[in-house]
Amino acid sequence: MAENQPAPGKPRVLVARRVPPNVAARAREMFDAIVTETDMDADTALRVIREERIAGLFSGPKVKFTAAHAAAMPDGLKVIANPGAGFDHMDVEAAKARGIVVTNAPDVVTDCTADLALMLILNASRRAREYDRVMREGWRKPYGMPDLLGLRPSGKTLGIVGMGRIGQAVAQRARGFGMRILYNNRRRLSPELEQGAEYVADLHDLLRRSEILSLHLPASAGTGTLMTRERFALLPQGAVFVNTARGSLVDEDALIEALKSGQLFAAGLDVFRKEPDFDTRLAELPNVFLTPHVASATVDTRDAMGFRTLDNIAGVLSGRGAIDPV
Ligand code: 8YV
Repeated sequence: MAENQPAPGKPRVLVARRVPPNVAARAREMFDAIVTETDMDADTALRVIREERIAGLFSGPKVKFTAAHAAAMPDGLKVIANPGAGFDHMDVEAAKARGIVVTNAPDVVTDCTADLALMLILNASRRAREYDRVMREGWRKPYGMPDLLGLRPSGKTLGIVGMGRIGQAVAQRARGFGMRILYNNRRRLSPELEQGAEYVADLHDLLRRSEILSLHLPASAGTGTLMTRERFALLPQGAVFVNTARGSLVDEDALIEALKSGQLFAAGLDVFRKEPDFDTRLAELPNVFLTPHVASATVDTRDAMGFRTLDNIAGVLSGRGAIDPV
């Protein structure tokens, strides 16, 4: 762990996960910051918070704070700031009950997450994994008209579950590819936000009509497993399934069965029930395109996430209030 010298007048902040150099530099400018060099878990973060009299925490998915951690927080800790959209890794209510403000950083991850969802839709539909393997194995055998055929995304019906910021950004991109958009959401959007997308209030109706399905809803205790065996069976035969939201939304046994049986033509997955030690049976299937939870992993977006997180901490510690309280 690299430690800054305390700067008089600046609040003590712990950056408990590794961050890009620009974010580390800004953290040290804005605060009397301890910037970790290895990603901390919840126990380590709590110990440093207590020992170093930390007022603001820059957290991350490995810092899985439970109610017990929240109970052990010192009164001096005022804010736990998460750098992504999701905060399902921690017990938010328990922290709030201790008077700690919890924040996330939703806007800044929207474009990159939507880009990656499109990347997964295209790569899964167009068999990118198999084409890439053929080339790396030296090709040599010609492919003719009936061979190695994918699915054409244009003209297909894309079902979006969760039409928040990311869902809307996926719809905007998919329109450019000539897809027809359906969406399921807790509430219907205004026509300006719908941009021609059709609201389908019943999830099962949406599933029956979605030739490509992409998940963009937050995972919470209330959501549980959205994609069960029964729900995969509702999709049209040969559908494409994409998940950039959370692995906990999906029954992965049911997903693997659907991929093997041909109920699904292909899947594109960035998130898994267990990360990073995901179910490697998925990697044995040729019709799955896999990425290791990297939707927000661009230079620009990771900097923006870090800066927004620091701004949230500064908002709380200065008394102005958080920009993104959850
Ligand atoms: C990563 C994300 O978790 O925004 C989210 O919810 O899943 C991602 O951005 C990132 O590591 C943020 O902590």
